[in-house]
Amino acid sequence: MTKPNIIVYKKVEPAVLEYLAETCTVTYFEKLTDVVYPGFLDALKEAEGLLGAGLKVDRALLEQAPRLRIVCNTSVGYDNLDIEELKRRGIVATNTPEVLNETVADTVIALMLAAARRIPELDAAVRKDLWGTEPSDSWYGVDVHHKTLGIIGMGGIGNAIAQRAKFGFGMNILYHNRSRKPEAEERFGARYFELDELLGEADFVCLMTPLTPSTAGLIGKRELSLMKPSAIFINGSRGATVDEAALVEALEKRTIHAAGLDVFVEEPLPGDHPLTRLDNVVLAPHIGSATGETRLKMAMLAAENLTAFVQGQTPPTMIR
Ligand code: 8YV
Repeated sequence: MTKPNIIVYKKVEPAVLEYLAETCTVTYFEKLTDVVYPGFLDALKEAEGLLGAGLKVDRALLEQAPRLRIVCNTSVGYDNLDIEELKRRGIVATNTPEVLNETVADTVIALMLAAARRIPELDAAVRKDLWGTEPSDSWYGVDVHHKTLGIIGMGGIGNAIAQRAKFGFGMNILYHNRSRKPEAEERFGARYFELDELLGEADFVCLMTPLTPSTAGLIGKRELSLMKPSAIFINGSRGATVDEAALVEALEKRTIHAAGLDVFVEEPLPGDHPLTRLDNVVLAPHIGSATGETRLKMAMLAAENLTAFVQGQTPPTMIR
């Protein structure tokens, strides 16, 4: 029996490629910079499966992929996929929930601490030999422990953040979500708040919602104005959930205290972006899930989805 052709368009561990090669013929692009990357469109014409993250799989791309039957994201987010269009064409889509929850939660806590305690700014000062040149109180930060954390989007990652915040830092947890989460209320004493009320109450506002038409631009000028002047805003979801220009303005005018951002409207973030000129923002290059262990689990789960499908089984984490 001939093996189905598939495309892997993201760098993955050799073990993942070996596993896929047992059931598929793999065309591998370690780093796909564009759909017109040499050879990609040719491979797409023959491909029955796609595996990777971030490629915009929309009608235009699908027109070039007449044999495609499955798209496996190596990410939990799937805002890069036009799910309606895929469904219309009977193409299956999968993502990688759960396996990255703990790692992304670690990153979010790191951003909270880094922004509150100004770690990158002060690291730079030490390297510039400025230690001791300014009054020591000019390097004071703000406490994280026992403060109020507002989590917007209480899914698996939100829960892992709440657990760390509650039991590691004694924080008071508020959350906003499409539906109530009784389990989080019980485990972390998390209290459900409407968005506006949460923004007004929280010392740390942590945005973890997926990007959908209803969450695009969720945090704009008005929402930022509801936050406390002492608030620290963390975005671990997608850049487009926030009005970036409004965020820059709030940080510049210090109507909020600081921010820690892992995601941006344009990625990679251009080096001359206004955010890069502010010292009250910590910038990370979309590394929420980026540890070797977790990225391997994510790629493996995507590969298991693909393999199950080509063997006629239901993929374990199919998007429904
Ligand atoms: C990375 C993420 O974007 O899973 C997601 O939705 O945002 C991240 O983990 C993704 O894995 C890219 O490789």
